[in-house]
Amino acid sequence: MSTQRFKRRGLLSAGLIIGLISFGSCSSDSGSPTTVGSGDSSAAKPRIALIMKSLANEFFSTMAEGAEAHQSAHANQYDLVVNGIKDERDLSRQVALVEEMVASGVDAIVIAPADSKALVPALRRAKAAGIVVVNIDNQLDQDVLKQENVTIPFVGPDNLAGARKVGDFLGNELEGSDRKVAVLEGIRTSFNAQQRLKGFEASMAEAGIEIVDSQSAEWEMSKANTIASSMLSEHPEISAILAANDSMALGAIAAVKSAGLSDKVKIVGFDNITAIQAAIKEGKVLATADQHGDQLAVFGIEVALNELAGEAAGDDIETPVDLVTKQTLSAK
Ligand code: ALL
Repeated sequence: MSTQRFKRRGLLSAGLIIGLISFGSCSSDSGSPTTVGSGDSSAAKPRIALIMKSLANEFFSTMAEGAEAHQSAHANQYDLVVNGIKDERDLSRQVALVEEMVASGVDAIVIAPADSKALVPALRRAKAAGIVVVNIDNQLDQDVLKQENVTIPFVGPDNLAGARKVGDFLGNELEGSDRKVAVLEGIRTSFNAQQRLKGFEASMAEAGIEIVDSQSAEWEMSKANTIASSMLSEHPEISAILAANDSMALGAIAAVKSAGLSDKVKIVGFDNITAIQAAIKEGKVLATADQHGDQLAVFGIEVALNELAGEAAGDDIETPVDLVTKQTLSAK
């Protein structure tokens, strides 16, 4: 990736309030943010809302922590409101969050959409209300953006390339074994889930490995556990499960263990959450992809700050995605 593409520009400076919203309290209620702050209400600083997906997923708690750390380090430049939903499929709650943030008068929304199409109309309305909108993590659907006549910059990784890194690594490891695998997909209406599936498919095709089953476990551990268990009983010959995120890889680990196949079935994931790092070190998982979740929202916030400072709406920015294996972990 060129430094140009990955350039982080300077932040604007402004007034003095600290207006943090606690992340922890979001996960225990309906997803509404709780304000924790200095109470100073000088209106000089812009307020940025980060809207994420399932707060049950460590990927997003890491993302929130990264954003909060950035806000603390630039507390004189902006205030941050952190939001998320409880359930990966709760699109209407995420749409409602966008509407609540618009009604509360935030200056910018940085969003990881739970669905690539369904969020576009609400975000168009936010833009029409004069709010800066930046799309992070899961890219909005280009056709729907065109139909809705709206442009929203995307800041995030190339998910196909990330999945290929993981898939290619697995392909090499499977040489000589049974050449059959299964895939646990993310929510199928998410562009990143589609791209990761394409990446896995391309790697397996190139390695001459057959995908005998591919189902969506909707990014969730327990659903992945159920689906992986039935995949293993239907296809006991498979030698690997490719999970499109680490939560689903955790579900697959438990399924493989209870089927007594831990020695035979390899597992790969995507996200690099701490539980998976431990599983990689223990040899329960072969590889994952680090999409630097702690920095993803930060990059989006910086794009929003630049636009709030009067720069033209930025181009899309590709963020890094790296292969993580036992070897890369032990090199640290
Ligand atoms: C995606 C992220 C992560 C995550 C998933 C679950 O958008 O990129 O891989 O695990 O959401 O919500």
